Amino acid sequence: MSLIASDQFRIVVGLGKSGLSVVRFLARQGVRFAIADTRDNPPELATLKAEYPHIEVRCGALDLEFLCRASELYVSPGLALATPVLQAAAARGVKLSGDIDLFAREARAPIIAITGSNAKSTVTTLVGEMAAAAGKRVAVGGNLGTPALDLLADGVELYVLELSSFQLETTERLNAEVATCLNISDDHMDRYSGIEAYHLAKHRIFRGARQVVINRQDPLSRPLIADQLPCWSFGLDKPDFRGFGLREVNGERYLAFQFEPLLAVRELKTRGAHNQANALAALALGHAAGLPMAPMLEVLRGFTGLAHRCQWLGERAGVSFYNDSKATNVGAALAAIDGLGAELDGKLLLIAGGDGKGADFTPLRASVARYCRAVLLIGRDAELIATALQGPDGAPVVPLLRVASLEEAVRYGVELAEAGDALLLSPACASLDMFKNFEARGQCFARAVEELS
Ligand code: UMA
Ligand code: ADP
Repeated sequence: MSLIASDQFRIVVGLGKSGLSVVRFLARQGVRFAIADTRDNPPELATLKAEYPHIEVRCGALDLEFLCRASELYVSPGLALATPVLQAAAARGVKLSGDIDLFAREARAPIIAITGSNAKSTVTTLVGEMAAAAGKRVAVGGNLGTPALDLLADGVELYVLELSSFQLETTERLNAEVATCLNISDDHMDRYSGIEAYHLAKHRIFRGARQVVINRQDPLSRPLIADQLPCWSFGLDKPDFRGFGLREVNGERYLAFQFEPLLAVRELKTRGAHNQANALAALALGHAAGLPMAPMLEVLRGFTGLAHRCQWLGERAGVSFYNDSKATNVGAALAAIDGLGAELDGKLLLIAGGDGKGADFTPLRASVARYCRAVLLIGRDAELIATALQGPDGAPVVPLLRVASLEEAVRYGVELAEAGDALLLSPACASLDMFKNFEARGQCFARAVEELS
């Protein structure tokens, strides 16, 4: 039985992937609704017209009077709730909701819910694969891959959802079986008033949760309101009684649970300390959800990482190439610079820049000074990064080169590199000023690398 009252009129705001999933859901429920989108030609308009030719779609500036005809708006995560016309509708009593809220009202199987500034997709994929390896009928999606409402199906035994702060803003109560906020660092500062507002949005993931998983090394990952919920933890230090962490046994480092070593770190195929943290987070989430250890460890042994996340592309004349195009914020780029930098014999040639989303780039300075031979700057916010990479004397901490394109950055990077170095695309910025998305940016980098030989 659906919990969505069918006697009231609703409006879906935004006709992208998530909007279309809401449309399909409401149509299945027999609810009366229309669609609004500020764009003249929203991405899913053609699909909508083919599937539901009779549903009203209003394109262009959002009209308050039209929005106020609805009892509830399902707002795309791509639209800020602070948008004045949405706030005006809310002030007139219209409820602002979203696809994840609808999902939470309808889901009939436990949910593992994953948010954080970085590592969401990696951990979500790992947990999904772990559940499948344990024989569960699992559905994986959300901000990654399939929109959440398209996952709803009879027979699903477990949902694993990657959730963005944007999706959580419109989620009243998720009621997850296990919820985690893996880490918090600056992101999307063009949409939030500051880190506190972003932090608060992320922490809505804990509403109604039955268990939580926290990162021992990031205090911002702890639920803001202390309650009596069972709490598991992960971190790169020694684990405590309810925790996953690292232990050294006879000079070898192991992923461990409590006092028990589980898997030697060298058995992981992914590189860098951040990937060890991700493996531990996935184990903690899976364990909390009752998954057995053996299949979870098997998944970790076989996992080679996702494309565009510190992905090794190959080597040429002793220089390695890494595509970390998904590093769309400073925290992710730092993880790559510190993680790869510490493991290299040589130095990094870093390609950074793009749409900085209002971020403060100064946290990059120390790691760049330590591990980089030079930085090649691309994109709209190249100058902001250049300024952030100046030392107290006003001089850049390493040589900086402004280049016109990613291809040019690859060519110059290779000229500057010495044997043992690595050319790393880890932009600390979104790609949208130059590319369709981070995948297109990563593919462009991979092509430029391929063309070298
Ligand atoms: N837009 C308008 N007018 C509208 C609606 C949208 O101009 O009326 C613009 C906005 O700039 C917006 C963009 O279009 O940012 C995309 O909005 P959309 O409604 O077309 O997006 P969807 O296709 O539904 O994709 C959304 C998520 N997008 C965002 O949060 C921006 C997708 O996450 C998600 O996979 C999808 O729902 C399914 O759940 C993408 C993303 O970039 C991957 N997420 C951010 C991130 O990971 O950093 C949060
Ligand atoms: P998200 O879905 O949160 O963007 P991804 O798994 O796609 O997360 O990874 C995004 C970026 O963050 C990549 O550049 C990746 O190398 C980096 N990253 C992965 N794990 C971590 C971590 N634990 N801490 C910081 N950065 C990380």
